[in-house]
Parts: sequence; C-alpha cells; structure tokens
Amino acid sequence: MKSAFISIIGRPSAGKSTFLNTICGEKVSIVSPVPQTTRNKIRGIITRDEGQLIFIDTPGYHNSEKKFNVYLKDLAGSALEESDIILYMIDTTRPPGKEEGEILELLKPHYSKTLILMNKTDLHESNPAAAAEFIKEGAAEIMDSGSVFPVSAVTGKGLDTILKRLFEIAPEGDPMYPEDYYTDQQPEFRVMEIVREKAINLSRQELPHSIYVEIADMEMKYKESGEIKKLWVRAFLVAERDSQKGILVGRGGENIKKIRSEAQKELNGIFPYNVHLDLRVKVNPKWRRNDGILKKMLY
Ligand SMILES: Nc1nc2c(ncn2[C@@H]2O[C@H](COP(=O)(O)OP(=O)(O)OP(=O)(O)O)[C@@H](O)[C@H]2O)c(=O)[nH]1
Ligand SMILES: [Mg+2]
Repeated sequence: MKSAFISIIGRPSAGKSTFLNTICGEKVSIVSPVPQTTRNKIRGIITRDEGQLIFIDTPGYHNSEKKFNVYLKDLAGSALEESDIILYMIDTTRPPGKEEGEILELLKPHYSKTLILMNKTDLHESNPAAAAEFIKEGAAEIMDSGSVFPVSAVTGKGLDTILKRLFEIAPEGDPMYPEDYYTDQQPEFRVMEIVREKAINLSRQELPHSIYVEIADMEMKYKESGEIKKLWVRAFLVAERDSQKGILVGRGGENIKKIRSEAQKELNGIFPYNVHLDLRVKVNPKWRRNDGILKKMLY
C-alpha cells in the first residue's frame, strides 16, 4: 500500500484550494477570488485501492513583513518539511514575478520531490509557455524530469494524470486515516471556515483580510429518543473596525442575513445532521497584530 503527505504550495490565488477540492471530490477548503483566503494547513484525503494520499493545502506564499503574513508564510514553509511530495502550483494567467522566484528558491532543497502544476489552462489568457520558460531558467531539473503538468483545477483537466503519478511515486506505507475520511477538520473549524468564505464572497475589497470567525457556543441537541436533533451554533464574525462591521451587517442587516443563510445552507449539506447558525458581528481592533489570537488561529 502507498501512503504520502503531499503539500500544495504557491502564490495567493493560484488555485491551491480549488485543486484540493476538485481532486478530493468534496468541499474541503474554502475558495474565493480574493488572495490569502486560506489561513491554515488544511488536509484533504483520498483513499483508493493503491493506498492513501493526504494533501495539505497551505496559505498562499506572499512575502511581506506584516506579522499576519509572516505567520502565514511560516505555515506554508513548515508544510514543505512535513511532506513526501510537493505540488507547486503556478497561475499561468499571471506573469511569473518576484514571488514565484522566491518560492522556487524556497523549494530548491526539495526539487527532487517537487511536481509543478501549471494551473488555469482553461482561461484564454493562460500562458503556459511563459511559465515553462520561467521553470526552465530557475528549476531545469524539475523540467527535465518531466514533472511539469498543465491542469485546470476548476474543470479537473489533467488531474487524472497527476493522481496516477502521485500514486506511482508515493512511498509505501499504511493509511493514516479511515478510508471514508476526506478531511480531518473538526466541526467547529469547518463552521468557522464556511462562515468566513460566505462573508468574503458576499462582501467587498480589502475587508476579507480583516475578518475572522469566533465560535461563542456550540451545542448538539438531542431528541428524547437519543437521536441527534440539530447542531446549534452561535458564532461571531469579527472585524477590525466599526466601518467594516457596518459593511458586514449591511443596510437593514441584509448582508449578515445573507451570509448566515448561505453558510447555514452549505453546513447542512456537509454535516449529516441539521445545523442552526446564530451569527452576529463584532469588532476586535488590531487583532492581526495580536500574537495570542494569531497563534490560536493560524496553525
Ligand atoms: N478559471 C479558473 N479559475 C480558477 C482555477 N483554479 C482556481 N481558480 C479561481 O481562482 C481563484 C482563487 O482560487 P483559490 O483556490 O481560492 O486559490 P488559492 O491558491 O487557494 O488562494 P489562497 O488560499 O488565497 O492562497 C478563485 O476565484 C477560483 O475559482 C482554474 O483552474 N481555472
Ligand atoms: Mg486557498
């Protein structure tokens, strides 16, 4: 049997989380058009007759000295050490810039276990030739070993080839998780992520980086028969400023109502029981500079 830890690394918005979801066939990691959506090392699991692959989605690699970004960068870096195989995802619709160069540098000690995925080939502005040129210059070994693959994380094009290769090169080992697991995330974390995703996708501009979700209370309610009735959750969307709180709430509370109902709908599809979400908005100024909060949130 094969068993491997496979980390997915790349610039923000390259499509890492989309790839994870498509390849696992389940919604594992949240996705948005806004860079720096993923903030944790999120595991997605595939079990087949050949063995088990454990994918680790990571926060987009972005070089900035802001405390929040340094935490995210360190998380992505630590995933490299922990993995048997690395998937480096490049967005072929953007010219490879300084950040891509930095990622290649970071990957250098790991080239022999790195595959490169050239993503978003379904879009007409995709320019895989430019990406290939960049890889040839910076990492000829990877190019020469035939480990560069054009893919589309959205349509799934090319993913079968990747899976086949991954099972080929994965080391022998026992499965780490039961075969019906597709992620190891706890219900509390899943609620936080889905709520954050809906808030990002229903709000605007710079807001996404300024919010996080806090679970205030979570309780499983049972029927007299002992059967689960529902999961009741009270959560807060936490912004940095009052003005952001206003945007999240929206006129007449319209936006927060929409966020709540979309999140609850998706959670009901994910969990085998009913979920009732009570969602409120509050402000926690400068939380992104607070080590206590960051340590608890970014792991
Ligand atoms: N057309 C197209 N869009 C894609 C593809 N892969 C991802 N996207 C889009 O790109 C955006 C970013 O996708 P994510 O999966 O959130 O990217 P990410 O690399 O996880 O981003 P971070 O978590 O911020 O690092 C979303 O709007 C996706 O729908 C693809 O293959 N084709
Ligand atoms: Mg992501």
